[in-house]
Amino acid sequence: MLDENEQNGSYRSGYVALVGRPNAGKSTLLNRLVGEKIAAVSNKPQTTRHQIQGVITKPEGQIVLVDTPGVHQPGYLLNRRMMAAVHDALDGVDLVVLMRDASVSTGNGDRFVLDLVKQSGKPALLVLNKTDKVQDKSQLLPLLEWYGQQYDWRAFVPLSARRGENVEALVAEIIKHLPEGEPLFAEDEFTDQSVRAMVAEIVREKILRTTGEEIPYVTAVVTEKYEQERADFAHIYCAIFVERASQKKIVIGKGAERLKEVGTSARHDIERLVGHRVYLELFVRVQENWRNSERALDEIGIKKQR
Ligand SMILES: Nc1nc2c(ncn2[C@@H]2O[C@H](COP(=O)(O)OP(=O)(O)OP(=O)(O)O)[C@@H](O)[C@H]2O)c(=O)[nH]1
Ligand SMILES: [Mg+2]
Repeated sequence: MLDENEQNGSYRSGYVALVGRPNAGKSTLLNRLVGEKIAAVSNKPQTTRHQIQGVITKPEGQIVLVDTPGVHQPGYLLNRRMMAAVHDALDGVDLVVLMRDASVSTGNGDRFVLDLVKQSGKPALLVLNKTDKVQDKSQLLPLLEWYGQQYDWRAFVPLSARRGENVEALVAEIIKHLPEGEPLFAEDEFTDQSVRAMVAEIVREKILRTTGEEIPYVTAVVTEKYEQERADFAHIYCAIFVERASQKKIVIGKGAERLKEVGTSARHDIERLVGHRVYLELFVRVQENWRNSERALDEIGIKKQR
């Protein structure tokens, strides 16, 4: 017998929330499926701070994939807004994808994420990511068994977001479970993020990648000015916020080495994104306790949900 959603070949479209613990690989998958770097990726937890939508358009359907911050215990106002973004995403979508790093063991964090999905009551798929790190694939079986007992998943999809292995199977599975409907966005629209926001995200990614443990949490980036001087050249000014003068020193580095490194690699990615040369200027600003400031978070673009 055919599944109710497979009875005809009509077009399907809808919103899909991508949720999971920090570091599961959600943003890696988003970027991979959209084919552009729209979300920062790093090995530091809490990389993603707000919802980022990516549009994936196929002949059979269109997916608006909503990347969300990794689920964690909120400490600062920043973290509360991050978690509100997760709840808001779960509320607003047709389907949920829970992504799990298959190479680590199950912990309380996983139970917490699972509970959020259960509470949403939405149709959901389970993705086991980082299969490239799992030598013996039979190791996935206990995980699948455990998750299988917890919720009525529409499908299980093991994949490697980094290598792009089996990601098309996920796309097909998602489309199969979306409602019938017209495309929600034009084919050339691939995200809801502005160029300014993507530029800031790229700069922040480079900071996350070049600094150690503490700096990622206290750093935010805002594109303050974007001057399109010619069709093929833009002058961009980004402000990097930290909370203390000592952190400013670290971000700048000895002889400004670190800031130069961040600037060079960010410029490279930004030029690829916008398709022409850019001049990127970075400033580091100290703004005490921005993570607990409503106003600073508004300015930085980490929105309060509804
Ligand atoms: N080996 C391997 N690493 C992966 C894979 N997918 C993602 N990663 C790595 O996992 C780390 C976290 O990836 P992100 O995409 O930033 O994870 P995230 O779930 O978006 O994390 P948050 O935004 O903090 O919630 C990065 O170092 C990625 O390169 C994968 O399939 N295999
Ligand atoms: Mg992320």
